[in-house]
Amino acid sequence: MNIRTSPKPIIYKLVFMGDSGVGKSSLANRIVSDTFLAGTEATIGASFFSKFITKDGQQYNFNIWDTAGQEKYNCLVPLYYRNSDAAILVYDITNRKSYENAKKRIPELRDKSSVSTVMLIGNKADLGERQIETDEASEFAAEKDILHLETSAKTSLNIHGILETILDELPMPAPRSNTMPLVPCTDTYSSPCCNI
Ligand SMILES: Nc1nc2c(ncn2[C@@H]2O[C@H](COP(=O)(O)OP(=O)(O)OP(=O)(O)O)[C@@H](O)[C@H]2O)c(=O)[nH]1
Ligand SMILES: [Mg+2]
Repeated sequence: MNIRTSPKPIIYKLVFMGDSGVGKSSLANRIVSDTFLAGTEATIGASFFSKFITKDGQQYNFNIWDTAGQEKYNCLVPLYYRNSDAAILVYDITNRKSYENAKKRIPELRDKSSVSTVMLIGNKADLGERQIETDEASEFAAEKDILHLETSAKTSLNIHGILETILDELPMPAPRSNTMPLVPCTDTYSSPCCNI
């Protein structure tokens, strides 16, 4: 394999946050494997997903942590967002409380994490009984300088392209050297790595 034409994937860590039942796991499943299961179980602790995407010949690997929204798991959530690159804050467009709670997470992310890109997602856009108008959330997002989308994990509305949109906003990581340190391999040098 020619290493020059197969650059290593750039890894980004993405965290899903939001109240229980807003559809975080359903969104993650839709993004990663394009599936939707009605009546999913509430997440316990957190679930992990991995998704590769390629842009301009470079591969990116999103390591996705889908946190549990139930209150009893609140204390675990900072463990997942602390060193994340991006966060998706999910609310249910038919549930104002979930929208208010998602908004409350923004200062916390800014103060206590390495997250540089935040996307606010209003999920369940396939349902009629909306409590949050699109304009209200998009104006709030513009004010806070974060991304905003309305989605449906059920119908796939606006699912395609979520990771690409986030990727466009993420800063390139500092280049890391792929080369091994050069160690003189002399008779007097006794490191076992020289005996290959
Ligand atoms: N109509 C509709 N239902 C959805 C949508 N997304 C998820 N659901 C349903 O909403 C319920 C909760 O979805 P989950 O994905 O488990 O929610 P969650 O945010 O992961 O919940 P926790 O794991 O408890 O934090 C399930 O019954 C899903 O089938 C959607 O876009 N539209
Ligand atoms: Mg879940």
